[in-house]
Amino acid sequence: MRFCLAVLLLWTPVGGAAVTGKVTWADGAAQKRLRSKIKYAGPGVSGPTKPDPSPAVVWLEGAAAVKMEPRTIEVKQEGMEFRPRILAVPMGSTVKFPNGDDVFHNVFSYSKAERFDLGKYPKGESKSVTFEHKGLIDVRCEVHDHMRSFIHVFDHPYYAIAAEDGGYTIPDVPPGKYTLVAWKEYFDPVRVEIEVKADGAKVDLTLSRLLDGPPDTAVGAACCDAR
Ligand SMILES: [Cu+2]
Repeated sequence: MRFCLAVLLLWTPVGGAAVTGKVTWADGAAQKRLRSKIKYAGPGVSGPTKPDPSPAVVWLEGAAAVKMEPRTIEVKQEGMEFRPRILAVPMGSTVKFPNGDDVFHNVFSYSKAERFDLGKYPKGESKSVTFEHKGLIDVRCEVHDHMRSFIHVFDHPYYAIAAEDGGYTIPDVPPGKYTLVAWKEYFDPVRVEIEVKADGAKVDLTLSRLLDGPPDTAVGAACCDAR
């Protein structure tokens, strides 16, 4: 028995265990609002082929900051939409915004965590933004009101973009008590107090309340408590 315990301890991953679960949401007003904002594929518009291109994002609120390798990622302007629509990156990452459409776009954000205006540029050109502050960036196009993208910037690695069915995994979480947050476009974020043990935690979350207010400030309090 003592031997088994010793082996188990030896095999415990150094970084911790996974927090897994599923985010579910009602197909109500929030989803209707999302659908009204998205151009679906049709004549002249190569819109999203998935019924819901806006996945949920899950993270541990208030986790200690961890120095991470910045990434360089593309958010294309294509088919009159930002693709991908939802992004999560480590702080310090650079996002390129190439224009793949036959029209001018003008990418901008007035979000507290990063304010920028890339100006109008045509097909084939690209500009980029480096995100130096944690928070949620609500990205829009000045020319096309319906275009929207959300970039979550984290100063720790404990976050995940959920799969299409809402399933998520945040790997290597050190044991301890945390606040788990689930976010999805147009929904009020949900927070749950959780305890992660040596074998991880399994937590399901349900989003039901419609967001009432600007998304970046509503989530800003959740993901960026220092600001
Ligand atoms: Cu545009």
